[in-house]
Amino acid sequence: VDKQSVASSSLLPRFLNSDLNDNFGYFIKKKLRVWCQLQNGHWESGQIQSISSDTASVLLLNGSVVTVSAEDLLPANPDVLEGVDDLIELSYLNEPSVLHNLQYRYSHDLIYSMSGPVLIATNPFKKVELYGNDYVTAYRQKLLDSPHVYSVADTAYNEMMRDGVNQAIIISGESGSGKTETANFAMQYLGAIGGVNDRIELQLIQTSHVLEAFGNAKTSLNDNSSRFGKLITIYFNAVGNICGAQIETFLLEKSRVVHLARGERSYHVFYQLCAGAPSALKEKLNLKAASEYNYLNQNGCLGADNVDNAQKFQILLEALNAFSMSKEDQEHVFQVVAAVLWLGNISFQVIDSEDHVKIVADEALATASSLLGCRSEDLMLVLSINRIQTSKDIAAKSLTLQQAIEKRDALAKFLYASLFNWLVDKINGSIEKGERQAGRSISILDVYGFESFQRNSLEQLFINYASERLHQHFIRHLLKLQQEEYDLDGIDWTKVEYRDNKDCLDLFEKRQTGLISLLDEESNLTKTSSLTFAEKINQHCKTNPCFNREQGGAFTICHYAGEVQYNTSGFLEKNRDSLHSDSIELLFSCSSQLPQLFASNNADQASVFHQQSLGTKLKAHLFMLMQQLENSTPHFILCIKPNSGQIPGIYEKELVLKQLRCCEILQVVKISRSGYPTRITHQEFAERYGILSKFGFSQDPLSASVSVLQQFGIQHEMYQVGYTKLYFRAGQNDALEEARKQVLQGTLEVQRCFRCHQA
Ligand code: AOV
Ligand code: MG
Repeated sequence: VDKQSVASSSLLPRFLNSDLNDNFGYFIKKKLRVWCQLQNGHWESGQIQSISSDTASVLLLNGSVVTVSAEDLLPANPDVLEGVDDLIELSYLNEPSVLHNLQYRYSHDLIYSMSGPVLIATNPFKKVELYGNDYVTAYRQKLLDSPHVYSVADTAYNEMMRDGVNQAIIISGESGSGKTETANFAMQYLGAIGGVNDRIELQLIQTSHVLEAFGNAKTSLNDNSSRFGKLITIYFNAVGNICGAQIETFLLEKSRVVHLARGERSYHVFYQLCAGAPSALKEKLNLKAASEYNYLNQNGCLGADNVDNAQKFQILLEALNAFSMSKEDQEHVFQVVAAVLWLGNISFQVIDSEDHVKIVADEALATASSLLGCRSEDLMLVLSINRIQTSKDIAAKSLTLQQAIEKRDALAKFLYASLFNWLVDKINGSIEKGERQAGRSISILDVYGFESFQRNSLEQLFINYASERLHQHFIRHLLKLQQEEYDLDGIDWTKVEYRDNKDCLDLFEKRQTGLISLLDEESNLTKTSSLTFAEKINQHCKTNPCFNREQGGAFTICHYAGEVQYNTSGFLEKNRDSLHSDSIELLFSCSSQLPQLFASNNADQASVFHQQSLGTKLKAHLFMLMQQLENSTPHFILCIKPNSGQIPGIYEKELVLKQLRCCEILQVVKISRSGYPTRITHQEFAERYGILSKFGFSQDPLSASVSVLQQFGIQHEMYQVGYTKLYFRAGQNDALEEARKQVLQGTLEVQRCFRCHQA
């Protein structure tokens, strides 16, 4: 096939559209590989045998020959590029090539890859030999340079030390993709290189054991799913040693304490306590097997595969000890956990035709009261009537069965969530605290991943809202700001298109007419219901392209990571998140330490936040988080879930592709490949590398910079000079850094000799 006939064939445009539009004729002549899309949508690699006007016949690897239309062909990369570390290195950047590269690496247990500035971590769902002290040392000493979460942490550390700017390691990915594990490995690395003693390193690792026991649970997407978001900030001193750390958590999913979806479990600690408590503690708490508790046995899902709850309990105790938590405090903690379980077993008896109830005075009532430290009569009263302040005096109103159950559950949820927050405060209080310095911290962000279940409620709405916020940060830094900066600084540059999630964020955040505001408004009114809410949002949001009304009070949101249908039932109560004043008073009167403390903390908070609803709190919290992230140098890690069964070795291409597409990974690679990831102002460059110039410091910053570049023979195509900054292709200033280091070391040597000489 000669060039002429290829040029006239309609096969050409597809190849011209691809990134590196190599000569297609050459492709065919050399029988190079192509990707062709089969009828089932899968891409297979093969060689073109012949072409007609708009089809080609392709010999596939399995020996069969298929005829496909021109539309369904893409160039494949040469064998030497099989499994490259960084997708930037691929000659042909297209979806099948990217997928193939990641899959190739995955099948060789190379779970990390770079895609330009983003580390991709594909969940192995099995132990891989990539971690531990030897690996930490190897990455620290640059003996290893393959992509790794350690190397991201190392870069963050080095940049913090070099620039004196706070750093943030931002981990995203859908539920079960490996964010929490990755965050733990990042923490482990920083603990190892910045820890001056074993204590702080150990504490950092132990934080996750406590947080995961109390804040993680088995969902249908992940056996160890985080049901809260967390930002761990590690503080360093001037010489780079850790001097403290702080954990900030976001919105724990409370409803799980009292209600479980099919196939899901409650928080790990419940099962761990029941299985692992030593007999003395068991007796004190009157503990039974997990299967005896209504909050745990309601859906028959008690076990999680391959988990030894009793052993996990020992690990939890060790972790609590690492924070020097007294035995007494530990007992208080488990007292609350057990109280929650026993509350769930309190039962009601309907006493009249209006469904009013009385509490059954049984073991559950007695144990719950004694664990809380209140009289069982008082607990009985609180759970069967509401006291209402009228203009004259206080009236009592009997509760119906439904109301009584809700009041009991609200108490249990409050106790558990308060316990979680208290634990976080305790941990924060005990992690070593040296003096903090500006620009010397590394934060690791691990929030709940995007979720879409069969039935989605307010919890999912909030989790997915947090994901959208984070996604915006990702897009802004990797796609939007990069391009805007090139434009502003007069850099020669081809624009890359991408999808922005602005509409979806607007849907949530718009003042007065956004979902969060409307939800608040409706929660604050009386005589409202999930149906009036559904009606209201439809009225205000129907013009937003991401919103769709569904039948029966449901609605759909088109998120960056896919469409999710939400059912509004229970939205308002969950959002109000209020505990009846009777319940608070009861807790105040308790003789047990923690319940009483929780009640008074709640009163303090209520006066500060004016009883803000959950949605508004989350929104404010996310804004604060974003502000902090905007003031840090970001390092992005994208976790990918290779299959939905949590099984090792299985790589579902469609599933991976969907995740790569959602995060615009191809676009990110394109921008950083054709772009200049390293940038530095003329001034900064001259200050840093001016010492290398043979002309010395006497020149203006731009001239000094250019003379250094020329002196080091940095090729013209490797950098561009903007109005204010210099832009470098990846890795171009490594040589300069090295030379600078040597010069500085040389100077130090000279100074040292000089001092010796003087002495
Ligand atoms: P997530 O944090 O992204 O989900 P996890 O970090 O909990 O996901 O990972 C889910 C499971 O995948 C873990 O429990 C491990 O079994 C396995 N896994 C992940 N990364 C690794 C790794 N590097 N090596 C070995 N196993 C791994 V969620 O919290 O649900 O969004 O809300
Ligand atoms: Mg997690």
